[in-house]
Amino acid sequence: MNINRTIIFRILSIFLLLVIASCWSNNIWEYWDTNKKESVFVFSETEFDFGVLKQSEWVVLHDFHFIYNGKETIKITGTPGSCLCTKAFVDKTSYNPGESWVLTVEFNPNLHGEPSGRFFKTAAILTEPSLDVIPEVKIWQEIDLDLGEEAFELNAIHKNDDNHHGDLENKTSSKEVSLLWDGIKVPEIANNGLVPPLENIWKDQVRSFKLTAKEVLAPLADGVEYNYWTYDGTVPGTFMRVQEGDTVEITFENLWSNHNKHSIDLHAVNGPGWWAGATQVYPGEEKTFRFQALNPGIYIYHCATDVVPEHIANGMYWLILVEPKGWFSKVDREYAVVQWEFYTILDRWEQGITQLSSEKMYSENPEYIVFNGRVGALTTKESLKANVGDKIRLYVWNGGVSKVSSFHVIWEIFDTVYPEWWTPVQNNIQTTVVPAGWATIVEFVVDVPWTYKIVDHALSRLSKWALAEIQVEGKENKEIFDAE
Ligand SMILES: [Cu+2]
Repeated sequence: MNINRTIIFRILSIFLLLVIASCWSNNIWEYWDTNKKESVFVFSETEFDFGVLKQSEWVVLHDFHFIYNGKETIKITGTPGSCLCTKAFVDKTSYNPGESWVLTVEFNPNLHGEPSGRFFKTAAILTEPSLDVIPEVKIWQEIDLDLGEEAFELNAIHKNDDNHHGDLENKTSSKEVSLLWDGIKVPEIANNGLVPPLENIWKDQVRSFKLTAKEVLAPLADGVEYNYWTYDGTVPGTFMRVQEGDTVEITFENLWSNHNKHSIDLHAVNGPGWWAGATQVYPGEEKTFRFQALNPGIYIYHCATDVVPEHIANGMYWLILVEPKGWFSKVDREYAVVQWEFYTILDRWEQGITQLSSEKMYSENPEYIVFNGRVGALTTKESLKANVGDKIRLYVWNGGVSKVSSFHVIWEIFDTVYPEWWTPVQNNIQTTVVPAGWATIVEFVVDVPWTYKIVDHALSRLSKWALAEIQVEGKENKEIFDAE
């Protein structure tokens, strides 16, 4: 009996091992399958290791030699790097079959997103006509923080410095940052919080959307302009609304004028999504993908391109609502708000043109915390509107990238809170917690005319402008509230 059990156990173990081995080898073969396709640009080396670089040093360069093995003349239209710290150049744009040339990659240790550890960055070649396999090279490096983390980015913009060493005593001024800016300027970045109805945007039985990555310069506060990275030119981006069971098609374009690769990672998607691999798009390109919205709920989407927190912190996010099939209660008003932190190189209220400070972001020290894209986006004239007696539904997202929100509406009580959709429902809630990356729905009826303040009840954040308003008009309701 014991012998039989031992034999059965051994057979089962071998069977299990075979199953694991077969899964593993399938993955390996899939991996090889996608990587064995070769680009017509053949490099003598595709990776280079700079080793340890001092933060105080200027940029380093490496030449990657390549030969163009295509059949027709090709034009190089761009050579984007995967991060602000990595740039690439070719000093000639048109190539005949068999020609060899050099792609020079430049890395700036003082603009590097992650201040410690060993990292790689990539640079790619974009062409006209475009290629199935985009050629990419990789550079590795590790930063020696010889100036200390607080000096990070101080040397960033000293482009014309002959000896390649910046003035490390002085912080990057807004004037110097503005020298970097050569893109689109927009007068208004804020999303007004309006939520679209379930629209019939059908294309061959598929609900379809087009999103465009746009890097723009726009006012963040009075006299302060920020280099936003956006979906469709507003922050937050486009609110997508679909129904459970719908097949959804999204075409994602990355504007040619942009400087970075971008992508879209939808939390409403079941399927392969590691690094949003199906949707990584270089400037000047677009990709289309489809998915079936299987699970009803309110989900976020965001850019998931290296370095992900930088892309989110610059504004690339918003919501997709998957309505449940069969029922979805009507309300009088629907609005969507996002609480969001700004980590700017300039100090709070300091005037000028500014951009993301990686150092402040990694130390979780925001200069501003706002609702819907900029200081005062949903206050005074731009307040959300309602009438006495209206039932309001707010879709609330905390974009972070770091802080937890204690979401509160002053002088209101949430009749219902759906923390991540409708199960389990909570009733009669004064303040609801919304962690970074979390979306919540709150509903309440406004009984009294008043300008209701939407805040983070960590009220010290009011000084960083975590404030929105709902202006409610109509008759007094003295039975519910009366004051002299
Ligand atoms: Cu992005």
